[in-house]
Amino acid sequence: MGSDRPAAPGSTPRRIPPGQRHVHGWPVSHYGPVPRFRPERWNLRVFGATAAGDERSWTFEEFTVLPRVTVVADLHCATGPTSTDHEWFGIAATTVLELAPPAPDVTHVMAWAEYGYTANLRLSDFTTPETLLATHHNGELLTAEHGFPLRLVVPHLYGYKGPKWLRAIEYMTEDRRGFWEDRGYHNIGDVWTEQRYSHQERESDGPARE
Ligand SMILES: Nc1nc2c(c(=O)[nH]1)N[C@H]1C(S)=C(S)[C@@H](COP(=O)(O)O)O[C@H]1N2
Ligand SMILES: [Mo]
Repeated sequence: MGSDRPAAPGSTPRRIPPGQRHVHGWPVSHYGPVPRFRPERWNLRVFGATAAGDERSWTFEEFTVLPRVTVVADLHCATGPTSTDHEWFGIAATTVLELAPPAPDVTHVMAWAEYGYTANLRLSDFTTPETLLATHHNGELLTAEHGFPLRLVVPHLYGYKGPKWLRAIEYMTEDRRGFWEDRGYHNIGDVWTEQRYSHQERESDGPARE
């Protein structure tokens, strides 16, 4: 704990963040049931304020032939546990932004998962080079409980900012709270400055809670 590990290219700082504790293995943590993957019904949609004005969608086959990246990162749950050394493989968020460009006034995105789970992100957090839409973990397809077929991974933010079972990205011209952000968790969720709870927010950190 607390000892620095070297940062390789394509990886994030290898330290246990303030207030976190290292856990062995990879716990499963989410709200609600694990959805079943139905390939014939599945798509990934980009909608909202796109530059073209219309939405874009990919079937699973179309999406998984896009260029891939590997990112090695730790996963930090805002309630304290950090699991380490995850090797993610998937499509960089920047690739999605290139293929479906946002309108110039887009400031935030909402990541949507099955069953309506959502997480809002500043566009600047979504566009970091380590943010990806992962299909694989440690060389294998994601398991159902860890988000198969697709999960968002944003290594510098707490785990609730990375929906498992990702189904859509909504481009937004103003911020709106997602699932946990509306239930007491910090609107931004930066791990390194310990933005865990909404009571820590400054006014500029996000919209008022409903
Ligand atoms: N769809 C969905 N994604 C989710 C969640 C959830 O409840 N639903 N929980 C988040 C939280 S709080 C964490 S810490 C991580 C946990 O990921 P893991 O189960 O792979 O460890 O998933 C995130 N993604
Ligand atoms: Mo979490």
